Amino acid sequence: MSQESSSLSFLPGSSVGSSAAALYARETAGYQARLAKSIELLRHAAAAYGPALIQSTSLGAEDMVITDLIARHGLGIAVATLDTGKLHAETLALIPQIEARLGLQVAVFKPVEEQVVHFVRTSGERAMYESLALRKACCALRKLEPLSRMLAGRTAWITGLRREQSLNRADVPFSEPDGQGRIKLNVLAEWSWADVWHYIETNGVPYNALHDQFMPSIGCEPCTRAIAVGEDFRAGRWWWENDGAKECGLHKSHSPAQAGDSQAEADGHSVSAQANFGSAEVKDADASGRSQDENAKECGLHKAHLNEALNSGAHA
Ligand code: ADX
Ligand code: SF4
Repeated sequence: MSQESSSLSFLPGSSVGSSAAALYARETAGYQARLAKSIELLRHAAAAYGPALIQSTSLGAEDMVITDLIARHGLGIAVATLDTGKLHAETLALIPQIEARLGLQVAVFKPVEEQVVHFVRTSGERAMYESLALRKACCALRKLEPLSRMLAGRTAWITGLRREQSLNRADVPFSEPDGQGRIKLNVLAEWSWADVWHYIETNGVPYNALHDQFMPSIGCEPCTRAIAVGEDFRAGRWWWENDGAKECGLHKSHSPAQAGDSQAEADGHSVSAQANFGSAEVKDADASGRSQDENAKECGLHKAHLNEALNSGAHA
């Protein structure tokens, strides 16, 4: 995995409050080649899969880059998002912006209301904090079920997964089977965080305002928070999980009982979490409640990488 863009560990203290673009955008060696490759992959995919191809966008920075590429190069690829009902207003605000500024319609897939009502009634609004099983159950009904509808009739989908995002994703290929009979195309697999912001800055791409508030990885509102300088890229996602991992997480995370009691077991594979933003020189990360066991930092949309990590013995 590239260490090139350990962006937050480069931050001078005075940068706090600057825009994400000002903080992270840098043109680094090979950027133009990475950009050209992504465009070529998108063109090839559009030609190969036609209307059976869709971009699944979280509306995060990477996905905004991809949507911009689709629009800018007239690729005619459908764009869709999963509105879990728990997204930040800042995230949802991007949908009309994509439509107005990029000229693309975003198809929105929501969970089945009865399922949400039933889950909240039986498990509570704060169920995701109570156990990994309940958190995964919430993800299943708010993300995975709508995803299955989003992908119905599609043979390939595009994601913004990047190798640099976490060690679980360190081997993300450009193209892979998704385990459900489709091809998943990770067209920015090689990009760094600096690349993403360089593209956004130089092309005037609209982006989630929360990125300016130290949220590099944005999911649902209850499950996302700002990270401290020096923390991992995904440290603000499901930050309360596996707190015990602070002490012996690498062992604990292999425990099926700990990894999840429901459908989530496939996500329970540990890899070392010394990732991009984990610079030893940074002093101001909040030590309490910041335990980051990488294995749990997934919602199930991309299980294949976790399985690969396990199979290849990538866990430490
Ligand atoms: S995840 O754990 O939530 O899946 P992340 O936020 O890093 O991880 O997103 C990775 C990719 O999953 C995104 O680039 C996007 O392709 C897809 N994705 C994540 N959340 C959504 C969403 N709400 N709607 C559509 N796609 C999503
Ligand atoms: Fe539920 Fe949190 Fe998963 Fe969103 S990320 S679906 S709120 S558990």
